[in-house]
Amino acid sequence: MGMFHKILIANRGEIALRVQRACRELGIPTVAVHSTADTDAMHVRLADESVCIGPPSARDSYLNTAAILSAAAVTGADAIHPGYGFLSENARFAEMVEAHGLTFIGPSAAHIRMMGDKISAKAAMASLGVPLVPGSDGEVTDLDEARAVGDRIGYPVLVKAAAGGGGRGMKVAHAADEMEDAWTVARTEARTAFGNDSVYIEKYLDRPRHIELQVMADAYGNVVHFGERDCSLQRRHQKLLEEAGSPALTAVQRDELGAVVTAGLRKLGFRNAGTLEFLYQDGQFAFIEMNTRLQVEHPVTEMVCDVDLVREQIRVAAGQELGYTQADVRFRGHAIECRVTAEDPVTFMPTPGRVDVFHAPGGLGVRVDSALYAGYVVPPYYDSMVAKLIVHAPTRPEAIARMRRALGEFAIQGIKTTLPLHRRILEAPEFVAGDYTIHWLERFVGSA
Ligand code: MV4
Repeated sequence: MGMFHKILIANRGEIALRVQRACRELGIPTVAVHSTADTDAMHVRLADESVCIGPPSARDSYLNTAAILSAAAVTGADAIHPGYGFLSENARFAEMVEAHGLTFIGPSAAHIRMMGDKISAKAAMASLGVPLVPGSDGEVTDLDEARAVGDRIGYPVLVKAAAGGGGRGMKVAHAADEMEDAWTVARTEARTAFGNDSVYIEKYLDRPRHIELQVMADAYGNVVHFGERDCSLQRRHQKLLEEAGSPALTAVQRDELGAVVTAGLRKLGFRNAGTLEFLYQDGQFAFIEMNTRLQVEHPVTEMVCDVDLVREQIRVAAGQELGYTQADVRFRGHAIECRVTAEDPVTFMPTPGRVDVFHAPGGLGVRVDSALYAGYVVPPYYDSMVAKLIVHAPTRPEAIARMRRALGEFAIQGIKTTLPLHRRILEAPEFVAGDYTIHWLERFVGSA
């Protein structure tokens, strides 16, 4: 099977650089697209070619499918990598790309659509033997049915939007007398936010960890997993720090979950990269959602498995075989990622502006994925993440020591960043002990 001749990268910032790097190593020229606010951005400078696709607003540029497809046509690109965010989980865009005779580097439009609806995602996983949170059997269409589900599974319960994710359209009912309110609020929010008021109900888990499994599949039924990431350290559904592996899991638990998931995805005919999200509490996994994109936190998996996930995405999209099996995947050491954002480390207000000083840390086991440079002006229009600092070491305590050392070296001046908050987290006894749930960080930053 051949390889792509030119790849258009429909994204910006560090992930556009990340995809360019994989392309360069594969010998594939790249096309950058950019808004008028990103003319001086690093992803434009480092690409082989670039095309301006619109004004600053993402809606008119990075989400402008017609402009992106035109850019691919005029430059002769034969594949599009969407990165994360923007159009990465847009099934219609994936279809449009293929309808134009190009390859979408990601899962099929059908699988993106299936997983985009949390109800159909859960139904698919249930049929494949993947454990779920107890809850309604699919959509709940009226309040009486919602009450019946609540009585059957026991309170507290969560009413969740089928089109949800990122915490929107989700409401807790602690007892039967709160169901009517939760029902109304969740449905209204779902309709407003997603234009789809379909909801389902789950038992509310009160102190879970958020553990996700990275998978990769080729077009020939070969499916492997690259282990788990613990993403419990988040604030308002924004992840701040991720680890691979999870401090809460054993290698046996990882193997068992991985075996069920990979067998299931093989049956489903899934291909390319995906991530299954689980809640983990009291020794039990419960599937909640699947992401059909490369994720922000993929580097911790890359470090532990010594794999280039973007290279694998490109290879399998081009029709190449994985060329290895699960037995070839090894988990070596521990990796931690800190997401550095242009935000006030106390108030979390965005802090766009000019970066006067940028000095990235280095040394053994240190990786910095960032599109910043001294003199760059962080625009106010996009996501505030400006750098990912990733460390890898033989053990978790050594990874913590390495991250503290690297955070000490990292200098970003001119704008406020969350670097000081990361330095505090790395000293917190609960973090060092690996003893945290999805709720720990909210309380920690509240007590700043
Ligand atoms: C849950 C839950 C507790 N029980 N489902 C939040 C976003 C969405 N992706 C799923 N979410 C949750 N679903 C049940 N049955 C708690 C959360 C949740 C959460 C999950 C993962 C990471 C951070 C979170 C923060 C708050 C709530």
